[in-house]
Amino acid sequence: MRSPFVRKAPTTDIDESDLAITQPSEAAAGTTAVAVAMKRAVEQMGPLRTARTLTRLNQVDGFDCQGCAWPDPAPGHRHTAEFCENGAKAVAEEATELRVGREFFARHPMSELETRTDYWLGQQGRIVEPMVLREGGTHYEPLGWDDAFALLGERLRDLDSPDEAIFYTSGKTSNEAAFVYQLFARSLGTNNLPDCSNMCHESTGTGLSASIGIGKGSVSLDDVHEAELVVIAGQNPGTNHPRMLSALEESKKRGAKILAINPLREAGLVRFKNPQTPKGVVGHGTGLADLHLPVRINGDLALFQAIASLLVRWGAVDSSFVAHYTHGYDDYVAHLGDLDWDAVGRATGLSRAQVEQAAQMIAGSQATVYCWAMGVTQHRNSVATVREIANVALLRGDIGKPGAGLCPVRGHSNVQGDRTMGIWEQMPDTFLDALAGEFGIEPPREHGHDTVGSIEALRDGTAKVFMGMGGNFVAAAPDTGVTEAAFRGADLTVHVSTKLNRSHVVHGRTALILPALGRSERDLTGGVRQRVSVEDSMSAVHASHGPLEPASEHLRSEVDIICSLARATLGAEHPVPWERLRDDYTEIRHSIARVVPGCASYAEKVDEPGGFTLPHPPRDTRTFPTGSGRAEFAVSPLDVLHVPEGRLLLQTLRSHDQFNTTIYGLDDRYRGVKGGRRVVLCHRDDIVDLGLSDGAMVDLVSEWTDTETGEHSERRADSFRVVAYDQPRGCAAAYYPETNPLVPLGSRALGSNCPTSKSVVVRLEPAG
Ligand SMILES: Nc1nc2c(c(=O)[nH]1)N[C@H]1C(S)=C(S)[C@@H](COP(=O)(O)OP(=O)(O)OC[C@H]3O[C@@H](n4cnc5c(=O)[nH]c(N)nc54)[C@H](O)[C@@H]3O)O[C@H]1N2
Ligand SMILES: Nc1nc2c(c(=O)[nH]1)N[C@H]1C(S)=C(S)[C@@H](COP(=O)(O)OP(=O)(O)OC[C@H]3O[C@@H](n4cnc5c(=O)[nH]c(N)nc54)[C@H](O)[C@@H]3O)O[C@H]1N2
Ligand SMILES: [Mo]
Repeated sequence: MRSPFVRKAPTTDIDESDLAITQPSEAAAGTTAVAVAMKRAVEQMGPLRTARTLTRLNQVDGFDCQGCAWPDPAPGHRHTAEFCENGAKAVAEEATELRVGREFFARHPMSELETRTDYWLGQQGRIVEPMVLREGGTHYEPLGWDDAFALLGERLRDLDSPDEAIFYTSGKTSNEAAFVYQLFARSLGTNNLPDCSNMCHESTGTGLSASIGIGKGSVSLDDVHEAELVVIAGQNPGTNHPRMLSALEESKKRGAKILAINPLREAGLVRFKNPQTPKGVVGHGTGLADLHLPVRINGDLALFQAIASLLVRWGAVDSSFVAHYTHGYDDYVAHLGDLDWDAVGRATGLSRAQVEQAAQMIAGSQATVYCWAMGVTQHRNSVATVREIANVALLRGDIGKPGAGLCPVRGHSNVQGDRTMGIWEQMPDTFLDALAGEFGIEPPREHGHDTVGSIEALRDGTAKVFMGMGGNFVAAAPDTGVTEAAFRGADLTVHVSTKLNRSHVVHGRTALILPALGRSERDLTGGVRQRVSVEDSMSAVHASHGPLEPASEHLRSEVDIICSLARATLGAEHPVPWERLRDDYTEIRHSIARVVPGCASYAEKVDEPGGFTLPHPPRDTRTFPTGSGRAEFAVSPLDVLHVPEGRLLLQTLRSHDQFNTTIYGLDDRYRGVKGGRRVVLCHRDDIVDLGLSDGAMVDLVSEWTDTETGEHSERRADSFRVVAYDQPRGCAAAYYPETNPLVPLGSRALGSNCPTSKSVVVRLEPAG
C-alpha cells in the first residue's frame, strides 16, 4: 500500500489564474526552508524513505546530491543534514513513489501528451520500463531491453555516416557513464557530443582557457572560507546553490566582505538564515552583501573594465605577479586609458561613485574570490566578460594564493566531470590519442556539433538520430519553435531518462525512452554493488553510492545502457571490452586513469574519504598552460547593448521551485510569486512608460536582427502577467523554459556559441 503522505500526480496543468503576488523576501533559507524541504520530501517519498535518503545525502559514504555542483565540506566538517531545501526537492523528485508504467502510456495518446506542460509530465512519476513510439503510432508501447538495443543499433549502423547521429549529455551523468558514452560515440565514428554546458558555462570554459590555460575555476572551498572579499556576479545562490550560503556565512564570520553584482536584489545575496544553526533558525540571520550593485543586464564587461581602469589608476596592481606570471599588460593598460565613462554609465546603469565603491573593495582586499554563473555567461559578450573578470584577478594577483581565485559556479551536479571525461565536440588530439592507445580504436578527429550546431543539423536534415543521456533538450534549448520542428524531422529520437519530459512527447518519426536508475538508487549491474564518481565545481572528485531500492526492477544504470547498446551496435569483435566495462565499473576507472589527464590511480583515489582534487596548474603552482606560458590579459572593446525605444532587455531565469526544465512547484517564494509562472518582472516606471499597468496581461515579442545577414525576425510567447519588481530601468525578467521560444537560435555568445538567454530584446504587447 502506498504511504498516505504521497501526493497524487496533478491531473491538470498549471492554472495561471491562481497566481498571487506578494512582497519579495530579504532573507533566504531559515526554518521555512527546512519545513518546505521536509514537506516536499515526505509528500513524494513517504516518511521512511525520506529519513533513509536525506541522511545519506552528501555524506562521505552516501550519495552526491543530484542538484547543483557546489562542493561538500571536508570529511569531519559535514553537518548531519548536509543538504538544502532545493537539494531535498531534487532528491524527492527522483525518489517519488509515483510510477509511469505501460498502463499510463496506454491511457494517454500522444495527441494529449504533447499538450502537457513539463510540470504535469514530470509530476506523473518515474518511468519504469523501456517504451517505443513506432512510426505513425498514437501511443508509446513497451518493448524489451534487447529489442530496444537492437532497434537503435540497427538505425545507427544504417546511417550513411556516423555524423548523422547526435549524442547529447545533460550534467547529471556520472564520470563512468560519461566516459563510456563518449567512447561509444567515438567508436562509432563521430564527435557529435553536445552537452548542457554548451548552454551554460561554455563561455567560462572558452574565456578561462584563453586567459589562464584551463577552463575551470581555481578555488577550493577553503579559499571561499578564507577570502577577504567574495564577488558574486550574475548568480542567485539562495535558490540555485543554497549550500553556498553556508560557505559565505563562514567567510563573513571570519571577516570577509561580499560584493553582489546583479540587476535583482536576490534574497540570498542580502541576508541568510542558516537552517543548520540555532541562531539561523530563530534569529535575524547573517547580513551577506556589503555592497549590491544593481547592474543593468549585460553591463558586466563594462563594469569590470571600469574597475580595472581604476585599479591601474590607483596603483592597486600586484606588479610582482603581473611581471612574473602575465602577458599583455602594457596593451591592456593602454586600452584602459581610453575608457569612456559615459559608455560605462550607459552599459551598467551605475554611477561612477558606485563603480568606485566596488573598485575600492577589490583594491582593499588582499585575497578575493570571484564567483559567477548564468548572469555572466549567457550574453553575446560573455567570453569577453569572463576574460575581463580574469583581467581584474590578474591585476590583483588573485590566482594561486589562499583565499583567492576564480570561481565559476557550475550548474548540474556533474557537468564539470562530464567534460573532464571527454564529453565535448572538440576534445584535443592528446585525449583522442590516449583513447586510441587504450582501446585500439580510431577516434574521428574532425570536431562535432555543439548544441546549437546539433539543432541546425537536425533542422537541415544532415543529422537523423538524436540520443539524449538525460536532460530535456527540446525544452532547454533556445528557439523552441525551431528546435521542436528540428526534432520532429528526425528519424529517431532516443532518451535515457528518469522522468517524462517535453523531449519525449515532441519526437522523431520513431522514439525510444530508456529508463535509467537515478543517483539515489542501488546499482547492482553485473551482480555486484557498483558505485560511480563525480566532480564538483571545484574539481574535487569523489564516489557516490545510491542507497535506495530502485523504482522498478526493469531499470538499468546508464553505464549498463550505454555498454549494452555499444555491444549491440558494434558487435562482439569490437576492440572495446564493453561487457567487461559494464560488469565492473572499476575497469572503467582503470581506463579513465590511463586516458584522462590528472586521473592517475583514479580507481583508488575516488574511494578515499572525501575523494581527491584534480590538478589545476594556475591554482597549484601559478603555472599557466597557455601558448605563451603566462596568464593572458585580454583586450576587449567595451560594448553597450543597444535596446531600441519602447523595448526591454529580458533575462530568462529560474524560479525557486524548479530545476531547469523540471518544475517542482509553482512558488518563487523569495520573489513573492506564488501559484503560477507566466510573469514578466518589470521596473515600475517602465510599466507606466509602456502604457501598461501592474497586473496587465501581455504577450512577449522578441525582436532580433542577425548581424551577419541583416535579417530581422520576431518570436512570440503569449500571456504573461506584468509584475512591478525592483531592478534597473529597461530590464525585465521572466522564467525559463516558458520564455525559450523568444531566444533566437542565431543569437549566441561570440567564441563559445552559448545562446544569449540573458539578453533578449522584447516588446510587450497587450495580450490579444
Ligand atoms: N534549485 C535549483 N538549483 C539549480 C538549478 C535550478 O534550476 N534549480 N539549475 C542549475 C544549473 S544547470 C545552473 S547553470 C545554475 C544556475 O544558477 P544561476 O546562474 O544563479 O541561475 P539563474 O536563475 O539563471 O540566475 C541568474 C542570475 O543572474 C542575474 N543576472 C541576469 N542577467 C545578468 C547580467 O547581465 N549581469 C549580472 N551581473 N547578473 C545578471 C539574475 O538576476 C539571476 O540572479 O544553478 C544550478 N542549480
Ligand atoms: N532560456 C534559458 N534556457 C536555458 C537556460 C537559461 O538560463 N535560460 N539555462 C541553460 C542551462 S544553464 C542548462 S544546464 C540547460 C539544462 O538542460 P538539460 O540538462 O537538458 O535539462 P534538465 O531540465 O536539467 O533535464 C531534466 C531531465 O533530465 C532527466 N533526468 C533527471 N535525472 C536523471 C538521471 O539521473 N539520469 C538520466 N538519464 N536522466 C535524468 C529527466 O528525465 C528530466 O526530465 O538549460 C539551458 N537553457
Ligand atoms: Mo547549467
